Amino acid sequence: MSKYITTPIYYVNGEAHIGHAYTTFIADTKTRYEQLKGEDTYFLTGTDEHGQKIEESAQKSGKPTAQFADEISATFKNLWDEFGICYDKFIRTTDEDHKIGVQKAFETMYAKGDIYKDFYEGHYCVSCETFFPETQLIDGEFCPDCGRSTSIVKEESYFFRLSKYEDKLLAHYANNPDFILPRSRANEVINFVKGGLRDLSVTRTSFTWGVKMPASLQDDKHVMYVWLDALLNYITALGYGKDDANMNYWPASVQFVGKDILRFHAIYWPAFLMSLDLPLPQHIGAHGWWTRDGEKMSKSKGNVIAPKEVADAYGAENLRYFMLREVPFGQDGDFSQRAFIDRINSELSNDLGNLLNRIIGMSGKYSDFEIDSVDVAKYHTKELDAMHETLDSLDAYMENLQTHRYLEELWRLFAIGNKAIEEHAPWVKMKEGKKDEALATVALVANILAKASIMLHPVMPKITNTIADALGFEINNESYKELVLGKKLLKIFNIKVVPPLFPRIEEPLMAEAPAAHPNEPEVAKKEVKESPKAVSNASEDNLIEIGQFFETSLKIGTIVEAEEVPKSKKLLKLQVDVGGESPRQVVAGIREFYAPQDLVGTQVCVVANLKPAKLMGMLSEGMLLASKDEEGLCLIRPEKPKKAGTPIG
Ligand code: ME8
Repeated sequence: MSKYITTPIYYVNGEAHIGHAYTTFIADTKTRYEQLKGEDTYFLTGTDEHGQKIEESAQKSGKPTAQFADEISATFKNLWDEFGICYDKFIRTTDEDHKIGVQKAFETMYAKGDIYKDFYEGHYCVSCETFFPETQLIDGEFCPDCGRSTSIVKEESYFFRLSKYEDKLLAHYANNPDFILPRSRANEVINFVKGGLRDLSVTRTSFTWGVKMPASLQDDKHVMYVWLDALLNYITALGYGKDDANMNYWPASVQFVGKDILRFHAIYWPAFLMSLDLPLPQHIGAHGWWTRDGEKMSKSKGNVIAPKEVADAYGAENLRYFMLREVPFGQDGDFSQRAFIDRINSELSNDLGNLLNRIIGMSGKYSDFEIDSVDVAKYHTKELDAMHETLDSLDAYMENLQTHRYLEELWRLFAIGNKAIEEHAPWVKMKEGKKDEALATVALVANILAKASIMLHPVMPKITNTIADALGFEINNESYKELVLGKKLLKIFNIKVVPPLFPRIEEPLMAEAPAAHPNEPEVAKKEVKESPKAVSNASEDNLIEIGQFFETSLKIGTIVEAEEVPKSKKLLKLQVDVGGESPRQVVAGIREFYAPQDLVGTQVCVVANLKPAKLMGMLSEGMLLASKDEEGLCLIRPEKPKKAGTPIG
């Protein structure tokens, strides 16, 4: 089966930042993974260029809108080219073919009776290109999504009968529990639909920078609503409405989006497709936000980090690795230079880079750069079994888009290799005259490196090709089938010397630290140390006003995930539902007192408005209330179960 993979098409109101790079990296990785498995892939990305927001940005820049869109679109395309993104098509919504496809889709929906003309009056947010009902506005005026002021717009409009698709959508979510990934995001969508869907206004008369109505409707006053125009890109790119040249790739295998636009992709888009009698995508993969100082990084907020700047300083593939490894798919992550450097030094340089250097060095010394796998099975069945077990586990993680778990597991292979070298000390065996044994260990590790670099290839394509070159083989579907699926060993390695691939980094390499918390280790330490003191100091001579108490937002939280933090005796990493869009990550020093599996499903009291802090490189967005004495620590819990997010106080 073919695999069609897409990113959102990015607005051309500003240049790409690392949030856009993240989505594009994941989609690129997934595409390359499918290619490794021998699938026929089609990978689409591009730019979203119509609408009032773009028109206004162009006006501010003093350029004609089309020229402005051309220029910014080119910066996205150039960036992806520079990063070696393997897209098959870069679509622009200003492409003539796209416009033809959108008009065709509009006509089809209209002919079916799914689009009708009426009047719309409502609160409109220009920045989000969305109407909001009054009940959703903040203080009756401000946009609930971006906080900007909305304005009242009354206009004639064509409407899409979204309400007609309510039940069909709900049935689809129920019958396809993996339609939205991660599954934890599905509820917010289902609840939104259950809350009732209003018909959607799909044209505008208030501006002209958009796709025109189909000629058959003879209604030039209107242009298409930008989201109708934009969502249809996923099929117009395949030739929908024109020659259907690549429509055999539809339905998409995975459509990656950020959680900000999940609603559009999991509600509107499927409804449009149902109206067009087209099948729905297999998965909508919704990831979290990269934040800075706890706030979503966004072009309109101007708090962005340029991917090119980071890649120039640290290497584009290191950035890919970091972003995919650092954050569980679906959750938010804070971009920190420190955490990035730590992962480069410990995981890339130590675990992987040093292992390769040792194999190159030992093969040169002991066997003139030729490694023969003949004796591996004789001395290393234990390691071979562990290696293949790990390799077998990887596919499921990638299927579920859990890139951080995929990489975490993959790194077990290097641990097996490093441990084998320590345990079997080939240099000692050589001195003892047991050359066969020494060379068997070197060959074992060379095989581990070969198999691991195949599986790392989708994440770090160029660097793994260099590793493969150093080991004397090629990464492709053949080697994947033989060495990974077939569990074979590479008989002979002809080793080439390569310079160290991951030089250690001592100091941040970007002048202006783009980390959200430039001095986060201090912040973390301070918070950990000071919080208990602050509590015990609240004696009678240090009374506080009630208002001071209420500055702390305390909430009931439900622990939905708990895991140990490697290399830490004290910390557990928890995902706690405090009633928000997605669970919060809380890193808590309770490992000595609680086993992770005992915590899942239990409720706790959470300090919900603490500034996010980093503990051992992990973002912690809250604190659990606990009490500790000489008998140990106990968590403070509600007496009866309460809904997650219920305020305490
Ligand atoms: O929404 N963290 O375009 P857009 C992670 N044109 N990802 C982020 C991010 C962040 N801080 N900021 C942006 C649009 N992204 C529409 C899409 S699709 C038919 C139309 C990523 O330029 C993420 O994938 O605002 C998000 O969904 C997308 O960029 C939004 O890009």
